[in-house]
Order: sequence, then C-alpha cells, then structure tokens
Amino acid sequence: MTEKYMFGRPFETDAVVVDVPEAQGALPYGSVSVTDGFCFTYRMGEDDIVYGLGEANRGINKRGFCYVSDCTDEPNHLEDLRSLYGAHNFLVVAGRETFGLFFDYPAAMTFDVGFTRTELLQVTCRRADLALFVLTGESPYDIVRQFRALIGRSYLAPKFAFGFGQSRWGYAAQEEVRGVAEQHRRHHVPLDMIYLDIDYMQDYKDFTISEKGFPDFSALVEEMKQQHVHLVPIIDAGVKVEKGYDVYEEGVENGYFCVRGDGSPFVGVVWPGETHFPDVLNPDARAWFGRNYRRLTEQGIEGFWNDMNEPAIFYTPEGIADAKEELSRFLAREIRGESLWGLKDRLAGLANRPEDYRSFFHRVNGQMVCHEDVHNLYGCYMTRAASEALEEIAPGKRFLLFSRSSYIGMHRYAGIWTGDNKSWWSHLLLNLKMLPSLNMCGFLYVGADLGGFGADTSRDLLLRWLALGVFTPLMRNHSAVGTREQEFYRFERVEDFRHVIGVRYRLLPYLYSEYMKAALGNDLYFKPLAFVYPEDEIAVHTEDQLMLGDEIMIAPVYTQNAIGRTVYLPEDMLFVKFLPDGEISRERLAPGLHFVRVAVNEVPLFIRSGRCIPLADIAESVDEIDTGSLQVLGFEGAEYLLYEDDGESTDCRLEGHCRIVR
Ligand code: MIG
Repeated sequence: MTEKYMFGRPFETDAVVVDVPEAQGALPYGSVSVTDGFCFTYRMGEDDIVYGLGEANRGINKRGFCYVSDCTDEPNHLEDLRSLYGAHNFLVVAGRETFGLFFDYPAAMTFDVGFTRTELLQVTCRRADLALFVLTGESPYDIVRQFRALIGRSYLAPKFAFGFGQSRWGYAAQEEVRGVAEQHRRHHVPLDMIYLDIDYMQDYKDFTISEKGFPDFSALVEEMKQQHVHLVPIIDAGVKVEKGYDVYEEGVENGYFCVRGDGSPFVGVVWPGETHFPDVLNPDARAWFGRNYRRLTEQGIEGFWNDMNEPAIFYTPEGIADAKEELSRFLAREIRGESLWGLKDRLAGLANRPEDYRSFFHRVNGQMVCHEDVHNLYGCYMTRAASEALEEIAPGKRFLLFSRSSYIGMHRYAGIWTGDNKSWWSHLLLNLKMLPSLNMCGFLYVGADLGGFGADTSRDLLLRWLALGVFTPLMRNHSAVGTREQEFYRFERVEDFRHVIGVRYRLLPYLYSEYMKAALGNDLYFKPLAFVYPEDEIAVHTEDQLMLGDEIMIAPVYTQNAIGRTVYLPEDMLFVKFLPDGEISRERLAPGLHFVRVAVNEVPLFIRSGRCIPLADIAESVDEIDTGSLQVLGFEGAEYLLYEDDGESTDCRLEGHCRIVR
C-alpha cells in the first residue's frame, strides 16, 4: 500500500506515474517537522537494515553513513564522498517495522542514516515543499516491487546494447575507431559498440562532427554496422556559445536556454568554452533540444550517452570575478600562509559552485524556477528530451540511451553509467554493491566503467572487473584521456580477454531474458541475497555476492592477488566456472561457507538448486548469437523460461515471447 503526504507546494517532477490520493493525518512511521525546512525523523531498531538510495556510496545496507542527494560531477569517489551524480530518494527500512519512503523533492536532500546518532534516520532539506510516499508491504522486496509499479516501467534497451562496448576518451579520428573494431575482429574478441567521446565533435559542439577526424561520418557508421558494431556518440549538456552555430542561434532566438535573473542566457564554462544550458524543464525547449538528436540518427546512429548533465560547470564569469577579487586581496597582503588557503579554496571551488546554481532559472509553465530548487532534475530531463525525441524520430524503436546524472523517473527513459570511477580495487567492489540499489530505484540498464576511468589500470584488475561486467546490462570498458590505455590489446595474452568477454555472449540469452523479465515485471535484475533468503542471517548480511535473476548468484573476485574467494551458499548450488580453454567446470556445493578457486581468466557463477540457465555458443556480436541451438546448464531436470523478442521494437510483452528450454 502507498500513502502520499504533501508538504507545501511541491514541484511536479513526474517521478511517480500512479495517482495516489493524498493521505491525511500523522505519518504511520516517524515524524515530520517543518519549522526549519523539512525534517523527517525515525527511530530505527538496533538491527534494522536500510536499503535503497540508488547511486550512492558505500554498502547495500546504507546504515552508518550520511548521503546527500545533490547531483555532482565529482570524479574522486572516495569512501567519505556523500554525493554522486544521481539523486535517488527512495529507501526501505527493514526490521522492527518494515516500510518504504520516497521523498519526491528535486533539490539537495540529506539522508543521515544512523550516522550522527546510530539509531536515528533523519532526512532533511531546505524547503518543506515535497511529496512523501510511504509504502507498506510484507517484506522489503515486496515494498521495492510496489515502488517500481509506482514509478513506472523501466527503460528497455535494444538487444545489441547487451553486447560488449569499447570506449575511451580520446578517440578523435575514424582511423582510431576502425582500429578498435579491427583489433576486436582480428583477435575474435566480441564487440557490439564503440563509444565516441567528446573528441568526435567539432570544437565540442553538440550535434556536430569533427570534419577533420570524421570526414565521412555516415559512411563510417555504416561500415561499422556491416561489422555488427554500433557507434555511440556522447552528448554534453552545454551548448557552445558561438555566433553562426545553429543550435546556439536557435536556442537564443527562441529563449530555450536557462537564464539569469535579468533574463539573459546563463553562461557556464565547460568543454566547449562558454556554453548555455538548454532549459530542458521547459517542454518547448525540451522538444527542441531533443529534435537535434535527429542530426545523428539521420547518419545511422542508434545510441547515445548523455554527459555533464548535473549540469557540470567548470566555472562561470561570476566565479572568476570573485576569484580575482580574492587574488587581489591576497596580493595586497602579500603572501601569508593562511590567506593562501583561502585563495586555493576559492580557485578549487570555482567548479560546480552553489552560488552559480542559485543564479539561474528555468521557465516552467510561465514561472521562473530557480535552478537550485530543481537541480537534481536536470540530467533526468535532458535524457527525457532525448528519449521523447527518439520516440518521435523512430516510433516503436528501441535506442541505446544512458545518462550520467539522473533522478527517479529517468529510469523510464534510459539507463545510467556510474561515472568517473578509478582503476582501484575498491571501486570494483563499490560497483558490485551499488547494483541492487540502482535496480530498486528503477535503474536496470546500468554499468560502471570497467577497468576504471581515472588512474592507470592493471591487467589483473581489468580482467577481474570484466568478470563482473559480464553480468551488468551495460558492459563497457572506458577510460580517461591521459591514463594508461586499457583496450584489451594493450595487454599480454589477449586470449584471456577473448575468453572472459566471450562468456558474456554465451550467457547473453539468459541475461537479456532476465533483464526483460525484470523490466516488464517491475522486478529486480540484481537482488541482495537478503531478498531471496530473508530467514538466513548470514545471507541477509552478505553484500559481496548478488542474486541475478531467479537462477543464479554471482560472487566476483574483487581483491588483488587473490586466487579465489570465500563464498556463502544459502542453499545447494552448482558452482560453475567458465575455463579459459572453453570448457565449463561444474561442482555441486553444499550450503555454507566455501573457499572457491577462481583464476584471473575464469568467470564464476552459481546456479541455484533445481535451476538451470540457457547457454549459447560463442559469438562475436549479439547479431551472431544462435538462439536456435541453446544448451542448458544446471540441475538435472530443471527448466528455464526464456524470454525472446526481436530485440528492437518497444512492443514488448511477456505473453507470447516466452518458451521453455530444458
Ligand atoms: O569532464 O567527455 O564521465 O565518461 O569520458 C570530463 C569526457 C567529461 C566525463 C565523463 C567521462 C567522459 C569525460 N567526461
């Protein structure tokens, strides 16, 4: 059951798709105070677990830390970081009392989950203007499923998007792109996508193509398609300020950009230099921005990734003016230790300054809305712009689309990638733990930069990370310019990469089928063990293993130098290992703790008691997977309900698309 409590005058975010009547009276759980902003307080039981918060730091159980929903471009995901790129204000308290909470509020919001005081859950924000949804149900899992129905069906990715994608910031010319495809095909390492980062654009101008790097873009797109490779360009939020650039001109002419208090377009400096931000909260501007994606779909493009849409700001002219003032004050006093810190802070604080977010406005239904009050919606609405336009450009066709910034509701339009992680072992584990939380908030098409974005990766880290990525719907190796090159062919013994990435394609019928079942059924693709084995205390507190669909459990190796790992089996399972020679080892293991050996070039998984999964033959692209000749792997006599469709159209239903394999 869901109850809705309204406070003040909430901004309509469109996160919730079901009409819920407004409840009267006191909240069934906790209490709210609106005397100084908004504050929800609940006294947790000692052993209560708190799930949710989607893209957030730390563990599956969010207890013991403080998180801030405030979409931020912060590439240093340190352990104490409170805000990442998304704002997913849904959580479930499970224990003495079990209930869910969704705070539909698009500005900064703090979740103190037993951080300041171990027993207190406190959710606070500046303005008491929000809708609070309270969900009750039989179990955390039940509540999550109800929540998913409340926020609407998750995005359906096209089937090719379940293949492997190679990316790197820096691919600036068609020869480089061809080179990536060529290496993959030559070494028989599967590939379905090559991502184009900002370097494909002319001077970082959205919807343009660098003429020097890509003299015949549509021919390249076609040539790649012949090799079953989709090119996936990036689109940034900021539109370059440049006379004669039509996107800029049209935006200014029609008032489609966010404005300062005086009505002039707001200027934020990002990759292209000075930019304006499309006012994606305004329906006309949103439709206009979206229509521009056609410039690329017309050239054969079928997928996009939306970046810098927190929106990220390197600095503003106002910020520079403030910093200059600080600098002259500093110089006037000559060099003094403590004043140097002030100056350093001022310069470091130029990016993503709260003052800047406070200084510009959206125009929604004739109202000026301060950006700060709706900050967390920007990436969501930019991506909605793309999705709505793509639906018009090619009705009924699925596009690959994912975004960096997001708010709940965006899960209906697209997926997300989890931004600028680092080539650190700890980020491999963070990736694993974040997955079920993202799913709870509706984001099913998700993945991290495999191998790590920032910093130099190592061969073993990349292989281990790929062995997790085999299971994430978005499987992409991406890295930052200036870091060690991390395509598979930069490393020794490419056959190990061929094998690990190849396992993805053998499992693809299962992974795709589970994805579609989860999306169409408002269910989870990744579940914490707690949702499946709620009576098993060890399972409930295990966070480094996940259930994937109804058949398997995954337990990736995430530590350096390990020859395997400890795994907890809540039930009898078949321990399966995909070995580098193409063989598959199977070993039935009893419930309990086991140490399992997993070499760096092996992919492990566990099949649940009495279950089986379909397995395809090796293929080098999704197109080439032969679904006619599936084997099954698992327990004797088990059956699997396989979902299959054309992989392209949005007309998806479970009925008529499922068949039993045994
Ligand atoms: O300021 O486009 O998260 O994936 O490679 C960095 C360059 C901008 C951030 C994205 C990253 C991408 C990078 N972008």
